Amino acid sequence: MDMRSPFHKLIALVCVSTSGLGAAHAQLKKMPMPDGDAWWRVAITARNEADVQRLADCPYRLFSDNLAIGENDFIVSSNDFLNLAQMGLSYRIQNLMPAPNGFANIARDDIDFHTTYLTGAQILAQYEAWRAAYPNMISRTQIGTSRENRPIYAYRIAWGARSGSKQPSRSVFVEAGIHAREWITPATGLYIFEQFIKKVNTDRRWQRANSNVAFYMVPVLNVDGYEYSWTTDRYWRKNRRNNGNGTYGVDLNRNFSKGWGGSGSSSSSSSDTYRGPSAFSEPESAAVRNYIAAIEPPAAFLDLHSYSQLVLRPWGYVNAFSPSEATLKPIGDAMASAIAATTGKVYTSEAAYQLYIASGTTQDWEYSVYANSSWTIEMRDTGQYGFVLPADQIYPTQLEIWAAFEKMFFMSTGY
Ligand code: 0X9
Ligand code: ZN
Repeated sequence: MDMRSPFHKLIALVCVSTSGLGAAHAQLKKMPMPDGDAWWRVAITARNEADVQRLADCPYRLFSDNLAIGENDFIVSSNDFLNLAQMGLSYRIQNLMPAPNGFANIARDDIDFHTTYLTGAQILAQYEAWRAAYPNMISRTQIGTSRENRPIYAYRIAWGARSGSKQPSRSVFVEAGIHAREWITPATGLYIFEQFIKKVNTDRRWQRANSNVAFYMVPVLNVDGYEYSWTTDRYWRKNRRNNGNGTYGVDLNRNFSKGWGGSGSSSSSSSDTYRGPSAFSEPESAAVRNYIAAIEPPAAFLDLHSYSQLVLRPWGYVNAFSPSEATLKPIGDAMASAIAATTGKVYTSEAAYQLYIASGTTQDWEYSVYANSSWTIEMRDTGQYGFVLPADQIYPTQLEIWAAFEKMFFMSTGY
């Protein structure tokens, strides 16, 4: 079944109309076109920047986090092959994928977030259990309401708040679940929060640091998209804005103001990198902007993503290092080393633009406003399972990202 019909056909025509038809006809004859009701992982070749832009504007699912000249990793349905060939693009079929609505995402009661992916409701229940156990130290704020009217929360830990004795003057802020299908990010957010609680309860260094630096976690920013990835489409990335033309979703990581509208984002509402009609058009991105403005200024900010195993520092929207390069590079390198020392996994430390240019990201906006230590981590893996990381990799990923978080926390705050 084509999840996007009937509008998908319309979009497909728009995609085709920009291509040269002569090449398209030749291409039609030679490319394999599987039919039936299946989803395929396909490497599509972009010959030039025009092909890159056409692919960015089409409704195909980019499965890697890279869209560039050369081969690009996509998930397409059998119905998409005709359109691909009509566009004159060559592609290589790699393997059959589970249908995005065919996953057995079974919610259980005996949940353990170290070994199981949790639904949105289960994630909140876990944070609420922590808040109930530490009512003075942990607090919750509703920072916004999603497109589909779900509450978006941030949780705060402040050791000094137990006794009301000490008010922190700075913060460290972690955001999970901005991209719906990146399930390992809320899963790792849970672990970071759990470890943080353990540390401040047992370790004097953490107590001192957390008396001065409040810790904030957004468990799932893209609450609607996350829900949709459980109920309907495991590969969903964006939020669930109704774009009014049969397409849904804005890429929240293209909807922030720094460099908004620039390259590495799309103006096409069907695209997975659709930037939205204006910066902060979405309640989810506006919630982050408003809430960070209201709390202690962040000394460090971390946006969790998957996949590719990268530790990324600004900038992402231009081909340039940030003014803080001399400070940030050693922190990013230390984060990558801490990961390697924990599980042996190799994460590359680099500036975000060195991966690819993307405009309107959370990270660039946050850095541009607060001039601080601002990070994107792309977690496991490097492509074998991609977004659908097997549950037996949750715990080792949590361990390695906690190690990176610790480095970021102390090196950015000086404690
Ligand atoms: O494209 C993104 O938003 C991030 N990758 S993902 O696959 N998780 O969607 C990476 C953003 C990092 N910033 C830049 N590359 N500029
Ligand atoms: Zn992402």
